[in-house]
Amino acid sequence: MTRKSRTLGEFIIENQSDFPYANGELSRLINSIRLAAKVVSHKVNKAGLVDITGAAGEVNIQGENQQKLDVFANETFINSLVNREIVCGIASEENDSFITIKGQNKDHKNKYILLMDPLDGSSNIDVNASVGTVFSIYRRVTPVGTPVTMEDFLQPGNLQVAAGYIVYGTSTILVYSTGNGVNGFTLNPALGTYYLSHPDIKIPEDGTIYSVNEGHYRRFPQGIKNYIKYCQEEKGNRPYTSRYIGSLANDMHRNLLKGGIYMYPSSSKAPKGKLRLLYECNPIAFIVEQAGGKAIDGYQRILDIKPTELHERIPFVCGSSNMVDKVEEFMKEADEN
Ligand code: AHM
Ligand code: MG
Repeated sequence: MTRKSRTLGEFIIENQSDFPYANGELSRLINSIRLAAKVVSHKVNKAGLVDITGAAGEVNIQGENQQKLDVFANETFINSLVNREIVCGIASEENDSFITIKGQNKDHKNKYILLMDPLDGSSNIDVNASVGTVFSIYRRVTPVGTPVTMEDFLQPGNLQVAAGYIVYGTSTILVYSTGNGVNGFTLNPALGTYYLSHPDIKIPEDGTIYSVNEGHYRRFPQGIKNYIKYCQEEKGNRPYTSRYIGSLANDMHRNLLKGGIYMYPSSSKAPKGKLRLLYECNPIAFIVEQAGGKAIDGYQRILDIKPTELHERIPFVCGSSNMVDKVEEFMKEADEN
């Protein structure tokens, strides 16, 4: 069998032994995510055909409640995990607080928690552009048999046991890591099967793509402004190319494969940036580091930051290691002046 013909299902089974303590639970969890992603992918592809892009809460002509796609994605992932009783808690960018899952026997026996951004870049939906899903998995820190607490969710990213993202683009691709490198699987929609299409992804050390919402340029810290000017300078392999989809998962997927940097810095209007540490930055940072890249908040490693609240925001810079190092240099230099 060639590597290309390996399915995600086969890959999960083959790699289960990486987790001697997991009892197959983590594998079942990844399995549930791949199934939910298939359902969301199907719905995303039909978004222009059926009436599902309206505001949540509206009633359609048949008298049914219309659902916005991000509400649909949120419910699909949550239901898929609740029904299979794999996790003991879920936190989502779409929900105010975390959800406790007792299990059918109300014994709180499961070990993992999941955090997610169910539909990343949701404003892209109405214009038929790509969206994504981002997820992060931890072992609970409170004892099995008791309800999860906030402590289980506020763990630093370096304690993630797995993380990944799905891009619903020209194809649907699921990329994940359990801490042993990064692999990507492309969905064959006709068969409903994911195939290993991107084995052992490594991000190039250097790149020529920078991704940032330059509309906010005037509000960025001086170090970021200087770095953007550096990207645009005519020297060596510069100017770099600017590419910005407006969906972190999609922008990072491109930069992961081609080499590049993604930035959502602080600004005078949003001092903590826009992206959420737990649902977006930590899982993407985990993937990028596993692929050989770096992720910082401008000064320090994202994965070492101890979260203080569920929906915490953080400035975010990640991608090819040499490019991230350069940003750090520019930030330090600007602060010293
Ligand atoms: P969302 O998760 O609410 O869709 O927002 C997160 C997204 C990122 O994926 C994306 O890079 C960024 O917000 C785009 O924001 P902006 O429009 O300010 O550039
Ligand atoms: Mg998002």
